[in-house]
Amino acid sequence: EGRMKGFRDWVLSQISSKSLMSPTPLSGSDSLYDEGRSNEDSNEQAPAANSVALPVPSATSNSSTNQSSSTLQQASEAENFQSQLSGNGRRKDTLAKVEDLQVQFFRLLQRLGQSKENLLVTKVLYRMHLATLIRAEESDLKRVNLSSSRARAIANQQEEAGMPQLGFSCRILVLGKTGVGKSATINSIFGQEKAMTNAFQPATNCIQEIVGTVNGINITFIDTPGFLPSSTKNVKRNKRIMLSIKRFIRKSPPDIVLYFERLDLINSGYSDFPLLKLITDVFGASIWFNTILVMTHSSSAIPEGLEGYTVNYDSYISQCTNLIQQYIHQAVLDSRLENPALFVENHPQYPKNNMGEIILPNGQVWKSQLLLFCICTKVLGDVNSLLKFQNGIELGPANNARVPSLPHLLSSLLRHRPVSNQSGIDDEIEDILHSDKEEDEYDQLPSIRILTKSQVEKLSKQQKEDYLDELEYRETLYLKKQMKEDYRRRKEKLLLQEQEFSNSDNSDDPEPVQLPDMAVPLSFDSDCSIHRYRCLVDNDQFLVRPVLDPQGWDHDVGFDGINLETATEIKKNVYASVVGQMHKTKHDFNIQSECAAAYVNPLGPTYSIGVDVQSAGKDMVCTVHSNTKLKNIKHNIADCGVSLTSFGKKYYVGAKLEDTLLIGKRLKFVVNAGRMEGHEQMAYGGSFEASLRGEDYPVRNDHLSLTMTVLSFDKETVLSGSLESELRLSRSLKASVSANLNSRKMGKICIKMSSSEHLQIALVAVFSILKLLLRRKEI
Ligand SMILES: Nc1nc2c(ncn2[C@@H]2O[C@H](COP(=O)(O)OP(=O)(O)OP(=O)(O)O)[C@@H](O)[C@H]2O)c(=O)[nH]1
Ligand SMILES: [Mg+2]
Repeated sequence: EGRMKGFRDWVLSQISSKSLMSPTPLSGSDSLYDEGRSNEDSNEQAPAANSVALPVPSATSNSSTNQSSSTLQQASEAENFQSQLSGNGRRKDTLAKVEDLQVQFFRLLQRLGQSKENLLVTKVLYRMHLATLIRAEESDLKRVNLSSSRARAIANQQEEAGMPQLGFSCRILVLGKTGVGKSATINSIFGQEKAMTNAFQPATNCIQEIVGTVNGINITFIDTPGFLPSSTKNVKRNKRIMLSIKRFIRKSPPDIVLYFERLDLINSGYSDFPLLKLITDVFGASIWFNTILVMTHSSSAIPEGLEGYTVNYDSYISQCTNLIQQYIHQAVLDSRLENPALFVENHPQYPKNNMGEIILPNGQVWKSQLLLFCICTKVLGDVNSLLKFQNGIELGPANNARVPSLPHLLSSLLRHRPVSNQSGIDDEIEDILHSDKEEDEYDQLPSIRILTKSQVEKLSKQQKEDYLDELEYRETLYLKKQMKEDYRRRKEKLLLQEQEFSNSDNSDDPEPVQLPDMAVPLSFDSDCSIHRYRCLVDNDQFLVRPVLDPQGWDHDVGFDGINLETATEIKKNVYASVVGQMHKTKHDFNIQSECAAAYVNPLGPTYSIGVDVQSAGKDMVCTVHSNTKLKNIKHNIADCGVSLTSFGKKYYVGAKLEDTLLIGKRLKFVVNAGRMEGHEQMAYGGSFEASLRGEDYPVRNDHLSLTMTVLSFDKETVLSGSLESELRLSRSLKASVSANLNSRKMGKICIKMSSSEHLQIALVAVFSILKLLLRRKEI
């Protein structure tokens, strides 16, 4: 078992590394093949996007050593299909089928006169082998390893014995503009005039199947009427043709699509993007997975390069292919696609080999090349479906917007504490201040003589300590007194306002509310932009500040975002606040905003409602939440809240209940529970928080709090605990510690120390303990 695992790991790493897989096969998740194939495959769910795809050969045979196709498979996807390896009895059958396919493949190669040394062939064989290995059980390994050589031997035998029937067939759809030579190419392949061609007007008027046998391969071409050059007046007609083709292939989808272009016309103002886009829109991006680009008129004189030099043929044709490939990339919004290109010449005047097949200027015989491409594509497609690999990948622009997870949304709902009172008075703090019996303590203190610096130096160590302690004690009391006075002043102002309101209800200009200013570092630093642009706009109502990129290293760039805050009392007891931030970099645009309104009944409940908008990638996360706060008994606050989050087209609904209990002025307990539902999933959770505040709260913010949280989602329950504290170890040394750990053994400890004794030294030490549980599914 151990050895087996190692091997599989290797295989998987090969798959996720470069140049092993490339996108080609048809039938991804898009519309084209869904209807046709879903029934056949529905008995077993196809695994994550992984495919054995046709390797993309470069335009010429001699430069084909550097064929590397972009990797599409992510490591995670590779992990995904490990879980698909669970044994089942039908595997033996499948292996036998794959072996049959291999025999067929070798026989076809012989007939086409292709050696197994052909790079394309080697790659196809390798991918077949690899795909089989991934699906094989340990007991099958030996067989898989031998199957290729055995299949070759059987193929030789069968061919020598002259076994006529091969039973290999493929369905090929041809697409392209009118007159590019679709029908002519079909005729060239069959070596006879099976389809009508016309040099001067559209020849194929309806979709038709043209059946024939070439080298023992039964080929069914689906010849289609050509599209008109893309222009606005032709769009309707082109779309009509495409829709009828789509209907036609619905019942039996093609194995291969050939998309035709005229090589000699590509550079003269080539602008087929609208047509390629239309094809993508009608058939779905997956049409391109099994598409081979076919360039006709390949022997026609290639245009002269600049200054009359003839351009090299190979570089010219690869240039043309790249151009079309780029248009396809733009059409599917994904540049990972690599379509093989084939060069075709149908005019009989050009040099032929002794079999009567036309030779291109670079020496290639295109007919057998085309057949080989088709065979390879078909064989790999068959292997994919036999082994239940999903053909192709999901195309489209990379969507890096992450879908929010339910547990995450729930825990942010549980943590969400709406600011109930924007008037600047925190009831809790006010209560604490008033509960203080040391009413005028500060005034009752005996006066103290403030010593000068030299006097302090003369004191003994003990005296010095005592003196500083005394100073600190006085400072605390003084701050407390200040705070109380501040609160009293604000309260008075409120009362005054209330009277005004009742006197004249139509007083239109509300008193501006003081806004807190951003904390400014103590020492002046010209690099710190807070000093440079403290406020962009500063009036009574708004605070507008620059947003600085904390990761940015170039100070001269200045700022790249704007932060705006405003808060106001709209009506009596109704407060509104807006906090918003916009941020723009070269690559993305970010917006974050929180709008909230609250109605505060001084005697009863507080109602608040808010809207948070946040951009996540290309999407917006929008949350509407509403809260009701009841102050039923003294020192007990009950709170219930609901939230609705929309993300893309998904909606999540959450609700929570919370109770806050204050015991004395130093102990506080918060219990809450909530649930979040959305997208047919549900998460439950709750938390309990106990916090102990320092003696001098709220003047000094020493505290210690412990939180236990339980989150349950998808049959999994995670328990986590966290500790947070801020302590003054001595007069000048402050430490803040936060730590958390959950039942998945993931945690983090963060310790910050700051000393104000001399220079401000901040010591940040972060110890991260991360233990990722390797949740590898057993093979
Ligand atoms: N020189 C040259 N002529 C070609 C080539 N391929 C096709 N032709 C000519 O181009 C003309 C149009 O070819 P068709 O095969 O009818 O084109 P089509 O794409 O089927 O056109 P529709 O049926 O209208 O969509 C014919 O006269 C062909 O002989 C080629 O590779 N080289
Ligand atoms: Mg035609």
